Amino acid sequence: MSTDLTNSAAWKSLEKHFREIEKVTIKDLFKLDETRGTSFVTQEAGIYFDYSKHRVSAETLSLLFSLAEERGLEAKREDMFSGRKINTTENRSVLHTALRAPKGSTILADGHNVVPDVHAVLDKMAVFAEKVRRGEWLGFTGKPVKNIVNIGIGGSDLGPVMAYEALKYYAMRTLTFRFVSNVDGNDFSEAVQGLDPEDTLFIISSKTFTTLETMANAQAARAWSLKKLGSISAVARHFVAVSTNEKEVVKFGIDAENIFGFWDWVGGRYSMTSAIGLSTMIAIGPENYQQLLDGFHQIDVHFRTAPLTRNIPVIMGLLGIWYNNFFGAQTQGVLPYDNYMKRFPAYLQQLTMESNGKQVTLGGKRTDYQTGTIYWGEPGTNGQHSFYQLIHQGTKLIPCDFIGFKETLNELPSQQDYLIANMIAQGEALAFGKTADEVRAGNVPEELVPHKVFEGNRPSSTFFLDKLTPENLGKLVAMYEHCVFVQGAIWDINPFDQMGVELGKVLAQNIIPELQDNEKPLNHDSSTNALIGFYRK
Ligand code: G6Q
Repeated sequence: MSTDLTNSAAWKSLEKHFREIEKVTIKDLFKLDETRGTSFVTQEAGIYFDYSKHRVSAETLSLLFSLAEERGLEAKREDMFSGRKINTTENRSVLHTALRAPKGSTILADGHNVVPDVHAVLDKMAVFAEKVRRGEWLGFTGKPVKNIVNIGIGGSDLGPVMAYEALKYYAMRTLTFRFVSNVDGNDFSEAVQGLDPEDTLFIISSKTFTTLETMANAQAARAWSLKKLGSISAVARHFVAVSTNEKEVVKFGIDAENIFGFWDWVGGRYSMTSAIGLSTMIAIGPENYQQLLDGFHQIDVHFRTAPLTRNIPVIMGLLGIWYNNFFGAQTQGVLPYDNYMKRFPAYLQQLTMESNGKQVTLGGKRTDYQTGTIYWGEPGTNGQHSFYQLIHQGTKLIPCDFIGFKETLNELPSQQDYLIANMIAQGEALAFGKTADEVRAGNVPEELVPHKVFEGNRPSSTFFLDKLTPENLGKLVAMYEHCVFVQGAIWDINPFDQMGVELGKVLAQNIIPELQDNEKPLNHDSSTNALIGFYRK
């Protein structure tokens, strides 16, 4: 039985069109339309988005836009922006866009304008961040804090780590930033190597303040601090919290004054512009942080108002559907040509895969189509010397996103040109390849010719921006956030819950006591029982 999606008129037209265009190559498409390299480009909000090297014609795009219309994308988008409870399984609004809304705007959640609340927290964060940056936040023994350790996991870690790495150029270098996420004690132990509890501040970032990993690391941090500082009252000077659970935070010993709050309408993986960004704000300062928020907001506005045909997240999302559902592509490469962006693919993995890794529709029916694409990647040019081989000559179709910046932050003679030349060349090689005749022209022995042929026809997008600034980072993240939304809307799934994560949080709790008590009877399957037995011995 087909679902509403696969039964829809737009889907059927796309299926028919796919059969017609499947064999048409990117090279053919460029031959047919000499202006393609500039006409399949959108320049909006300071992003040059080239989607010419895709296996799509103008007709494909128009059918994809019809699909979006038929699936009610625009109305669904409005539901999100206006605070309707589109996270139906958790009965919540989805309002991360309110976190970057300008002062004075009105966005209602349950009839309450959340924008003043957002700005109250931002103002409180700014006061605190400035105190730390000016050396005015003193530890228990009177020394200014110099080291900031963020403890959190998943959505309470990946955004802060990624943003810190991406914006390190703008960070205050006299402060040290470290991040702890894994419950593996090695993570915490390494993070505090060489630090002195007297000038170290921990930010415990946990929306729920109950997550096993974060609570275990927070306890380890407390013990580490108190070992040197002695008094329990030191906790209030060396720990602050970002959380929605005031009761548990206070129980931990953190001063209620030093809680930076957020709300249930902010999902973990959409929370990097909430108070979860506190470490980012301390690192880059409130003004740069405001630029970051402005970048997000510009793309929010673009996504909400630009026509579908010029709408970057819409085009990205639809291209993803085209490859995922028609070409059967399983994965999507994300290849930033900027070393500061090294954690960006990891950040996107959570954003995209935790959001759209779902197999039932909003109505609870099993989908009869593929959903969430697997995202992965590494910065260029490093990736070129490892996995690009498979993208060029392997048997799998892997659409790629290249991301580059015109200006470099640290000028070294020629290196920026080398970097960007590589990015452009990779997109060109993937699309157009190298034929057997071209290989032969290089006097290659005949038996090596097949090995040196690049069939090309491998699709990619290129995103070009001026410079890696806080504002541009905000734009890039928001662009992917909304791309995820577009795909979730087409697939009719809920990108905003995470039942799989919840399950993980429960399962280990059952096994912990069984590892700690050798006498406890084991009632799992034979493999699980044996693994527990092996650990016990
Ligand atoms: C994100 C997920 C998940 C979450 C972590 C941390 O969307 O819900 O990654 O962010 O499990 O949760 P806490 O912030 O509650 O500790």
